[in-house]
Amino acid sequence: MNNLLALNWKMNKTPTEAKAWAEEVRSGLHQSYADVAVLAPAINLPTLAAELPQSVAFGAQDISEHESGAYTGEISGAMLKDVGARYAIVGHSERREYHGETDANVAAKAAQAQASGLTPIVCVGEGLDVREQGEHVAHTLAQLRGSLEGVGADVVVAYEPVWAIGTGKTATAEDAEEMAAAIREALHSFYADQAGSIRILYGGSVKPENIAEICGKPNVNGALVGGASLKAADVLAMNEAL
Ligand code: G2H
Repeated sequence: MNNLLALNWKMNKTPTEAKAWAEEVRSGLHQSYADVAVLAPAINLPTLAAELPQSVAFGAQDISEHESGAYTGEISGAMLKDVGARYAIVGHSERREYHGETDANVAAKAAQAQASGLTPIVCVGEGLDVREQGEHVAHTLAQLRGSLEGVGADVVVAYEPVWAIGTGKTATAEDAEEMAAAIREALHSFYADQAGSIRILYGGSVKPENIAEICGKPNVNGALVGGASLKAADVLAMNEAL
């Protein structure tokens, strides 16, 4: 299966900056070696819809768990779908930590994304204390189970060890594969035959220099990239490396 290069801008870029980035990607992207998707602040999505090349998908970094109604500040799946979004990240560790999102919230958001015709990118991963206790696999699989409750197989799973996010510390390719293999096995128990075609991404300080080794592992099918997604040149280099 083709790698997915999922670019999580986090809370970066104005629409003007998004337009400049998209123009640079459009002029530099001669061939897509991976499927590329930009996960941008919602205000940038109409700009991306207009400016990105057809081959590059886009989506949101969050989605409401509700369909519509009195939820001030929220953005629904139907709104995202209407501007052409294909994906929505759900349960990123920053949403879990700073906004108190639980596995149940994450599962509801993922189900709402699917009901709107979007593919959720469901994030899971352990903190440093859990890793040091050697509980990282059990912890992450428990989070996965809770976050996929009632969620169909049209899903992407992103494993992001929290201790490797934006810190410059990268899990080794072997660490990534150990967890991806455990996630794959769990997906088989949730989705039977469909599990083989679910993409498992690794996220945490991925950059042009390490993406090929990490995504070369058998159960890793792409990367969720934060910091290194902000410069178009780095994105073009990561695409080339895959
Ligand atoms: C993990 C990752 C992208 P970074 O959050 O979601 O960010 O690549 O900056 O570690």
